[in-house]
Amino acid sequence: MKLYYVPKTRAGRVRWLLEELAVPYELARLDIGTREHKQPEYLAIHPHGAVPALVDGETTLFESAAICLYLADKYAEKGLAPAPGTPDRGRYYQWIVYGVVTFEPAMTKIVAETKELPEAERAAAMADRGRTTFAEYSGVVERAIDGRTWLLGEQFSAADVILGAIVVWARSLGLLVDRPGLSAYAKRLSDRPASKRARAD
Ligand SMILES: N[C@@H](CCC(=O)N[C@@H](CS)C(=O)NCC(=O)O)C(=O)O
Repeated sequence: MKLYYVPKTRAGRVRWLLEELAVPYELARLDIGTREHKQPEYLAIHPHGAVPALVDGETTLFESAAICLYLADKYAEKGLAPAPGTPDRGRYYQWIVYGVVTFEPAMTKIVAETKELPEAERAAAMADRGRTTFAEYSGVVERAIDGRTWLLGEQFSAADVILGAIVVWARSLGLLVDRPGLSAYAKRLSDRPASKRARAD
């Protein structure tokens, strides 16, 4: 398996999951500086020239959450995906989809309006609205983790990698100062050996 990768991007969550699964993989590092990710060779793998993408034999996949879901099922014996049709599987889908569809966009809105957009295009009102929404959503995740080690209880799962990677990112941006429970969860996630290995270089 080959993971197309750039450090400190959404490719990191797939690398982290591969480390949790302890399966062999190859990292194909792309050089954003030379726009390697926008060259025809890579656009044939990812239609937007974004990372991550995974090539597994004849299968080529993009979208970090989809890749993680695929890998967790492919290596089901590693125990990172609850069995299909069970209540835990339902909660697993819920937190993964909540992570990428609801929680992450609320956060990227703040990032866009405070850092990424050219200054002339930033709108303080949009950033404030983003902060209000993020405060509500981060409260939802904090309550979900209250009294639990991981999202599904004692069983760590790929949902902790996908939503967890977003929580860790939020913490690194200083967005969790009023969320001690979620900050503690982010720390537990970052302290996992597989998470450390995925960030090693
Ligand atoms: N929803 C996609 C987002 C992918 C994405 O936007 N990746 C960023 C890095 S975090 C990227 O490659 N940006 C460079 C570009 O799009 O040109 C996923 O989760 O895989």
